[in-house]
Amino acid sequence: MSDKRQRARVQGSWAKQLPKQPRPAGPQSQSANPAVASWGVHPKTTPDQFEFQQPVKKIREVPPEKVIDQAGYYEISHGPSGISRLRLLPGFLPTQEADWMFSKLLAELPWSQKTNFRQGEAYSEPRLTCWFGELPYTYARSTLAANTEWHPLLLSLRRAVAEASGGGDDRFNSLLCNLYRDGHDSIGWHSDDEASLGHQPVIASLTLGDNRVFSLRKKPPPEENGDYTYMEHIKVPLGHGTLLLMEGAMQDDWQHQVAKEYHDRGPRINLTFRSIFPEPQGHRPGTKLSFTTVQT
Ligand SMILES: O=C(O)CCC(=O)C(=O)O
Repeated sequence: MSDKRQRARVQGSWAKQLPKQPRPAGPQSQSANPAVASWGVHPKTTPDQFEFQQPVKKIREVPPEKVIDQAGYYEISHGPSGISRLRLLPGFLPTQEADWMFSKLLAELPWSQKTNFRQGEAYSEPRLTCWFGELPYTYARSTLAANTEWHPLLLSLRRAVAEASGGGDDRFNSLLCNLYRDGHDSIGWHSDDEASLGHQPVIASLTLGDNRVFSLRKKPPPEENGDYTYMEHIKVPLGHGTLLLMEGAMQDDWQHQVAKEYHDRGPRINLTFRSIFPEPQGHRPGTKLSFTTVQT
């Protein structure tokens, strides 16, 4: 049954409007059967009469999707894990600089397609990636090998991004580069919450190339059994030269994705600067700090 029909039914608007009858006074007018009383059918009224009563069960509203498209600092949730913070800086790179950087990185980075594993099945990621950092990075049960051959342009971008995030030159020791070749390339719902990224990591995401929508959804509490229907959703359009910082409880409390699009999109490079630490002893590399959807 559609939501609208269901709401109409609960509110009783399917029932024909009848002239209001005075309700008989006195205790004998109360139904002995609480189930009957709760549906508003009173023994002294005609059997086909229906009286509106406030539904006992509250109708749940799906929260309207929000859009963040203006430069600024946003506290998108406050919870037991802390404050989830976003900082959006469109035009962080002037267009002309972003143009030549995009062409250079597209041509010169060692792009390849990673194979991940889900329930023992191998699948190719729907995008190309490359990794820079002194430590390997494991996610989705496969590892990007350590690679200390930083492209000089990436080193200068790392410095600029670290400064913008309020950290020193050593704020980010690693970089995951994603290349979305067209609108069909994507990254599925996930959080960057592998143990190797440490507690509440700062992740700086720089976009070059075509616009794509970065979507966020709040993780549901346990009683929702993994259902995101009633959770908050936010869309952040990310354009050429835009820097997005994710901080605080973002990776504990929210998931993000870049969904496939079904209209033409040109290539887009996303550089996500982060810091990787040796995994704690006895911890399986690449395992999540919390249960989240496996990244695709
Ligand atoms: O391409 C993007 O904007 C997101 C990339 C991302 O989610 C990731 O690298 O974890």
